[in-house]
Amino acid sequence: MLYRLPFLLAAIPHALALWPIPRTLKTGTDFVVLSPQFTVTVNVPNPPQDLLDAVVQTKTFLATDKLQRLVVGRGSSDAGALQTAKALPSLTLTLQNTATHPVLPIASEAVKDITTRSEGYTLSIPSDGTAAVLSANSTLGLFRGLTTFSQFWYDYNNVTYTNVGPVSILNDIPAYPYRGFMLDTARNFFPVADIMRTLDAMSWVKINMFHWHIVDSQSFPLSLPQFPELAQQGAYSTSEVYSPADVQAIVSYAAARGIDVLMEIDSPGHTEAIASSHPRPPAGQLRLATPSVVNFTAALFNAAAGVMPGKYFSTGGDELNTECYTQDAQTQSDLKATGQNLEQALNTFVKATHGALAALGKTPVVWEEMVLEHNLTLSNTTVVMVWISSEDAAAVAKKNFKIIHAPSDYFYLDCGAGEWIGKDPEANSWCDPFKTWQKSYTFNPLANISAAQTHLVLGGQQLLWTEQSDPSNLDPIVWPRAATSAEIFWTGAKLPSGAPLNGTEALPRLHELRYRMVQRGINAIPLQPQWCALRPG
Ligand code: CP6
Repeated sequence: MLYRLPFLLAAIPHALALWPIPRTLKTGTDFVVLSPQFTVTVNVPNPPQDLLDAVVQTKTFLATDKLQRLVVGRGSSDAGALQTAKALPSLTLTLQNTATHPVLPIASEAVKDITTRSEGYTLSIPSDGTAAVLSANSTLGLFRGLTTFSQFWYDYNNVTYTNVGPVSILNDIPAYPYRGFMLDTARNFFPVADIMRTLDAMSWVKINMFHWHIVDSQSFPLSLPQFPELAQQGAYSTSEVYSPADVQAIVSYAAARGIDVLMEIDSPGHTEAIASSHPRPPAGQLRLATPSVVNFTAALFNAAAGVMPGKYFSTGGDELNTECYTQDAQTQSDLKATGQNLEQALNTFVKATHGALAALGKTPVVWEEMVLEHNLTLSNTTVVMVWISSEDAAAVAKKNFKIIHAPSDYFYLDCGAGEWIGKDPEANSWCDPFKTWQKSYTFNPLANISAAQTHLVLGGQQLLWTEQSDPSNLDPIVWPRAATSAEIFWTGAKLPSGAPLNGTEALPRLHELRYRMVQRGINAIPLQPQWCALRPG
């Protein structure tokens, strides 16, 4: 054991559990204690209620997060330094440009077009006993800054402190405007409370989009007043339904946390559940060549997108089985009647259904097949989600479409489809390789993207398809892995030091984030043995 002694006596490392790590960051080595009388001053004219709520939540986290620093003896070696540390009396929140930018609720800032959202902030935490200052151009920026502020603090015998003062974050602005997480609520149903808990965790890592894959072939839990029959007959049960009030509650809860909801109604494939109340061809896809089905789908999008405040709506478009239409007599006669082939009919379908979104001022989001496998006339504002392979982003960029990275080879959190196919157990033991956080953290958003095309990359997200997930394993399968893309798309390629993002540097921070999540009620999995947290470094 002797050989370990010099190691143990080495300088105490500065645990820095910020996630995502700010774009710019200067830290010192001073200890700063949060004053027991610590106050937050909201220096904002007519502060919106959701900003005040966020301040209260932040103070609650400061009081209830009980994290010990990653040092030998679990913080005991900090006791001496805390005796002489100055106390931080307060944090002042200010808005920079109230003359030109009206003071809006976080919820209003959060549903703006992602490319015009203002999420940046400036934060200083002095170590000389003077006040900390957080400033931003919007309430959303202040919210992001509060999130960062709450991640600096550790507990030692009920003393809340940091050891990296003074802190200066000159300008922490996200590298990419879209940082999402997708949840499929159709393969298994998730109660509103589980979604809200997930939204909380998402906000802690500055994720700003909830891609809600709300319906699919297996169930249609979305209740729409204009189409009550869809959920009545397509949901798993009458209680496993998202009522209009539930959708509103989720949208508001998300928006107050800086998150917009990107709802998806996948079409024309993945729609078997619609068949419970509406006729369809074999293989459970919409009869896309039938004019009444085109009108129905356009009206469905209008009904669903009409109640969503955000700018984006996903129409899906993945995994269309065209053979199904070859074998469907009705489709064949519809094609004959209109003199179109299937691709032309698909074009008509997409034009009409996207037109319904355009009429609402919404921008459609589609899966990659819509531009890589079908030759469709799509508005160049259409956003394309790349999922089949990360390598497909280059082809989408070549066609000049905006890209959201959702690659199955890096960002899928699930494993396998959960269906028994054929009789051979061996053939059913396949599983997409489980993607560790280390794997997803190596994703490069600009791989094979030229300098002239970088503006097309909006960001990306990790995704949970839920054939093998429900509320029982939601937290462990998502967290902390889904935080890796959140950092890639907030921080970008480089750490504040200029070094590239790398797993070795990230591990202690991510492990700390995991502990913080557990403290705050998320069942996130550990990344390493407890033993590792007892070592310096
Ligand atoms: N459901 C829908 C799915 C998948 C997709 N769309 C999927 C495909 C392959 C894998 C995992 C999930 N289950 N609607 C693809 C976007 Cl490996």
